[in-house]
Amino acid sequence: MDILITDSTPASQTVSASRVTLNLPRPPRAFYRHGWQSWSLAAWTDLSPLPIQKPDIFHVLQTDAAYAREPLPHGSWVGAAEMDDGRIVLLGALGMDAHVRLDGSQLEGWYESGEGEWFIHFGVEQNAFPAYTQALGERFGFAAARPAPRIWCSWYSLYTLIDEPTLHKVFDGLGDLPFDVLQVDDGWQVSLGDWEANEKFPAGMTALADKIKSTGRKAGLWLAPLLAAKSSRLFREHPDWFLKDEAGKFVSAGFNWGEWMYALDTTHPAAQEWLAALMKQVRAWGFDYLKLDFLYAGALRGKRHTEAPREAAYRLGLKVLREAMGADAYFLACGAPIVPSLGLCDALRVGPDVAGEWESHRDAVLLQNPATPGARNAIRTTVNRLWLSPLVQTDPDVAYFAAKGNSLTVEQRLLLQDLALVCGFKATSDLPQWMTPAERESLRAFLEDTNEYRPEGGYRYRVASRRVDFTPAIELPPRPSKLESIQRTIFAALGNQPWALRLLDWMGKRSLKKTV
Ligand code: 9PG
Repeated sequence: MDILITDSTPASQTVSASRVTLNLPRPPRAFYRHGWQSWSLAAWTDLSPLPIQKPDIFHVLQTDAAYAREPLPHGSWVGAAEMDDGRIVLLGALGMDAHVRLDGSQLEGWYESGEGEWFIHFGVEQNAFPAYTQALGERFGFAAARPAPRIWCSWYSLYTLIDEPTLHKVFDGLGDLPFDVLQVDDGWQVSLGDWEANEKFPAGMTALADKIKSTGRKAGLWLAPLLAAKSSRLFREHPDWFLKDEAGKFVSAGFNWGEWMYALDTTHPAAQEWLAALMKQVRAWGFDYLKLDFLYAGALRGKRHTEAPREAAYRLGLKVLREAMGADAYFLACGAPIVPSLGLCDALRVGPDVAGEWESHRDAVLLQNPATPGARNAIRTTVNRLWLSPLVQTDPDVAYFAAKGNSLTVEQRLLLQDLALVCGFKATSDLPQWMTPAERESLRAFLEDTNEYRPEGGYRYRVASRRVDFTPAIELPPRPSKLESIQRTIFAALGNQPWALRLLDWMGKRSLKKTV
């Protein structure tokens, strides 16, 4: 379907088509690209092609790998073009498995299979996104009105170095700080796929949840249910539950934790039963807050037990998870394709991980990778996804309060705290033993904050008498210079080597052991 955009185009319209082309009066000056899953870049960029994000081994894990090399400005489900008078043309799918890209002065949208609805808006940005959001909400549902829980999460201080005594010390040390949930992150399980307590948790998972509940909070747990490690028992015992490609090879869900991961086929009845039983088990242990991570694995390309478009297959898996955990569990989806998760989770991570550093020169400039952990990457993508907040509670990842254990400046820590307040989703991983009394009080004030934030245009917000400006995080890193391009080639090649990734991981753990 071809539509001509002129001054007499209605502000909003909805059409059904497998493919639409919006013919703009002239080439726009900027394009809003919306990355596929939580960690993928969302940003306004100029029209020159972005350098291919490196290393390639991370494409599956951080982007929609099928489009990681697309030279034209591209986004998942939605894209927008900014004209030189400041007005924008937004083209957004109201269904799943859809893409938008800009080719000169044509804004094109297509469904990977079949046809679906498209929402088109021509006007100012402040109206375009809310109008799209409303239309999406009517199809997928809106966010709950109740406030999001306030969370302490083990990841950004302890990483996988968690064990019973260390966590007990933290839970006791948090005292009367007003947290609603204490969430145990990655590191408790036997293996990716084998979701049982490992040897660091000899008392077992029920005892761990009981310990948390004894402090007056709900217990939270991290799992990555839609993938499994090659060495896991799950994969060895049930290879038939995993996604394969046309040639019959297992589809890789990425390289992480020093190994190759495979993706569960969410249309396989036995795999669905296993997923449901897992959720019931975790609830029976006593965990009411579930952070389900690396969910993109359920939406990769491949041959499934029951043929379905990949995001529809993912949503089927998510429904199984949701039904089994129960409506009373709080479900945070992470590493998750955005639109197919709407209406089934309570909260959605809407940016890459923060980290105890603002930006890594290696990752940002040399590898041109805006999806790697870092405060700047997290803020950039999250702020560009705030339009999602009527649909789902938006998790910007944790904020830092202690000066110890990170290299962020006071201003950078404040920016992350303000982002959490704007999102209405508050979490931290700071260890009580790292905080000075003043830092602990600033954390308390943050957790108790009830101020309303008002958008003031651009990336600026106002709260009470204060102005918050996220602009310093927004710009993308400069392109590599000639010399840096040589370094880029070397790092990109090294970054594709499993042994080099294992070495980096080992070095990271060693230096962490010295801080904790
Ligand atoms: C646990 C972590 C934390 C974190 C999640 C997720 O691009 N990457 O290689 C990449 C790896 C891990 C990751 C994000 C990106 O972190 O977002 O909060 O739960 O898993 O392993």
